[in-house]
Amino acid sequence: MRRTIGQTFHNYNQVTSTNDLAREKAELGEEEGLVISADEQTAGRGRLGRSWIAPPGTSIQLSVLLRPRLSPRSAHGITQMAALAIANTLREIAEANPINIFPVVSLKWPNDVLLNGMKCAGILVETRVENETLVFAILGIGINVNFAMRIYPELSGFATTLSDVFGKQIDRSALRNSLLDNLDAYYRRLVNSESGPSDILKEWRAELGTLGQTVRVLTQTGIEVGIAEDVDIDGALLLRQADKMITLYSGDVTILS
Ligand code: BT5
Repeated sequence: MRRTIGQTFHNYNQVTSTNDLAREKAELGEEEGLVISADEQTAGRGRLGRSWIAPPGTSIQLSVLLRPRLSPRSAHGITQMAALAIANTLREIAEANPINIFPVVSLKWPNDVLLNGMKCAGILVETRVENETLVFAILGIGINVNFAMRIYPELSGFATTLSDVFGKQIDRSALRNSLLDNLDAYYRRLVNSESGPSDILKEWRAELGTLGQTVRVLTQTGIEVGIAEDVDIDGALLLRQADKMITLYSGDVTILS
């Protein structure tokens, strides 16, 4: 079967952000599946313009151009299928690089993949929507690979790298190939059937370590505390508070208990 994701692949030494370059190509009409990867980003970003950092030549930073026939409302399915693909990739790495205790791979609402409870990968999906139609989506993925997270004291309390967990350097190109294979398979599942988005949502929900925990969520309008009870059909977090249930569409979660 002809693959979609990664049939065209470009690697750059240095870019501002792989998402910027992929977006430029998308605006020029490039086909879906294009992957832009870089050894170094000078302005890698997360959500809300926050920065994403990694030493040059150490990690995976790539963006995939997608043109799914999904409603803009279902675009969260792209983040979810990517989280599942990354999690599967990390499990494959763990199988190939055995250590004493098999590391725990879990997902964190809304866009993180954790290894032993620490952030190892982040996902940033940026879309172009016109007349309520999704024209394209840029799926950006950062995975921390071969550096010691302690070089970034501001991150080391909650983030980790593959070399920190496995105690050795991990082959980046093998990791990238496995990631692209997993993304291609999960993307196919997302878009190739009517029930794709709801199946992916179900699978993502089942791997969310966040549910059932008491959490603090930093949103754009303030801080909310409650029990992370469930996610709804839009991927939004349902937070139970003393007298009510609130719905959060984005935010940063810290688990309190
Ligand atoms: C994310 O945002 O986690 C999405 C990260 C996406 C990065 C990829 S790399 C390829 C592509 N091109 C780009 O320019 N971006 C994408 P968010 O949930 O908003 O998390 C951002 C926060 O994570 C920052 O404010 C830091 O606190 C923290 N952070 C920064 N670098 C990190 C790293 N390498 N590992 C773990 N956390 C990090």
